[in-house]
Amino acid sequence: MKFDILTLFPEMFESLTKSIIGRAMEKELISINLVNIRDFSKDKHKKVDDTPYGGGAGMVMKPDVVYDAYKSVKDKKAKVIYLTPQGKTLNQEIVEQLSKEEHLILLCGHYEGIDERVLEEIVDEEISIGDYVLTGGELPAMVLIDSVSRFIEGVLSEESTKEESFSNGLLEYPQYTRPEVFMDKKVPDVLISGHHENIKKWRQEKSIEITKKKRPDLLKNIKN
Ligand code: 4GS
Repeated sequence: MKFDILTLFPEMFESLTKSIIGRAMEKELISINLVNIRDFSKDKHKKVDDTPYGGGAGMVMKPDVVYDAYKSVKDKKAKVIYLTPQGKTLNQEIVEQLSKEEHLILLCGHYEGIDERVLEEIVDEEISIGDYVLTGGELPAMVLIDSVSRFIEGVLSEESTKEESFSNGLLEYPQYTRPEVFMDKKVPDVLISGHHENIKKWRQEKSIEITKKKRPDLLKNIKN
């Protein structure tokens, strides 16, 4: 899977070179190409934004500069995603769908936003990571890359995507590791029993119990 990121702040993406996503890049299971929108400014001061027509606070990213940045990575097979609170809220179902694409171009806005005309011209899909306002689309783009990359073959062990929260529409069962007793609390006996059938049943029951208690809204759309 190839990600091109159109951003004014490519340095923000350095955190992706760590841990699981960093390893996926090293193994060439995913590639992340950072495109600095500022490099496409034709102006001697490298101007990328301007005041909004009609007045008001803040700055708007210029359509020609954003378009030229897009043209540098443009590909008929790529899906262009604009991260914005106006988009569909990202969830595990959308994440899994996106992981089937071969090339995603992620457009990150900053300041008050991007001139509407270039958005109309290049954006295929708008995605939001939740109903709150951030200073830029960079964190949402990182959330998308992280969540989508987990579905790419070889990035995680297969069990970890099958067993986790939301894969069956439910929350995850609780996990324990050594020591067997911590602050007078003992690990549930069934997990030490070695009885795989019983362990499976216990975990399923816990999943349902926890979902009922913490996220009853999820029980409406269980997949299993
Ligand atoms: C989000 C969000 C966001 C909106 C970007 C104001 C700067 C900001 N993007 N999900 N301008 N929530 N974007 O808050 O995707």
